[in-house]
Amino acid sequence: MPAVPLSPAADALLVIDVQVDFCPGGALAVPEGDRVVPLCNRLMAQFSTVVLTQDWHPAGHASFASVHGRQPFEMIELDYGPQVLWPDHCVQATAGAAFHPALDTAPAQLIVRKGMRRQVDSYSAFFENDRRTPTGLAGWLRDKGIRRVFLCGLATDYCVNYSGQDARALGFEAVLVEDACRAVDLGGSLTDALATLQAAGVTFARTADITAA
Ligand code: VGL
Ligand code: ZN
Repeated sequence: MPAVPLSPAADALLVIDVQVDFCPGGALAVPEGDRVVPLCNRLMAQFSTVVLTQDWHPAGHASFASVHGRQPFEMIELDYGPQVLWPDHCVQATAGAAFHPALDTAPAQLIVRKGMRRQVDSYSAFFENDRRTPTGLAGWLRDKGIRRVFLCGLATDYCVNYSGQDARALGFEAVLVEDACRAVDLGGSLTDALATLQAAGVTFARTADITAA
């Protein structure tokens, strides 16, 4: 794969949801989720603009299967459309909601917490799952002159996927750093996500391809 030279003033790294609950042993463990940590750390050291996202749900959040008396990974309809039901995860201020202890959070200029409204899930770093309520990240990035975002973290097929799609829809260039992501992979969701991202104009790179300008 060709080298991807960075432009420090125009590039930002979005590190999506590298949290205890999404790593092995966590409430919604993504297989090998912890393997992304060293890669995310290496990437962060190369960027001058770094944003972390943190899934940060109130107890009793509408995306939790337990709230509906249903099993995790079933689908339901919420006001804004279909929603996967998840195990209770990333409840505000619990140990599971913390960043992975080996993630170097020091380089982050901004931490976007999401999924805080009880009735609305929020996969994307840019919009809640109603696909209309902004988190404010797009304006923050534009104010800093950012034109391209690189995406890494968890999970490839949910929060990374929605963030990549929204980045493109908002006019940013977007690069998925494939080896610095891991997927939940429910019923083919990883294959679907990669096809959707590619169709949206997201490009794919590996950590080793990303080089200083
Ligand atoms: C995520 C499911 C529920 C993610 C967050 O970070 O991909 N997935 N909440
Ligand atoms: Zn969540």
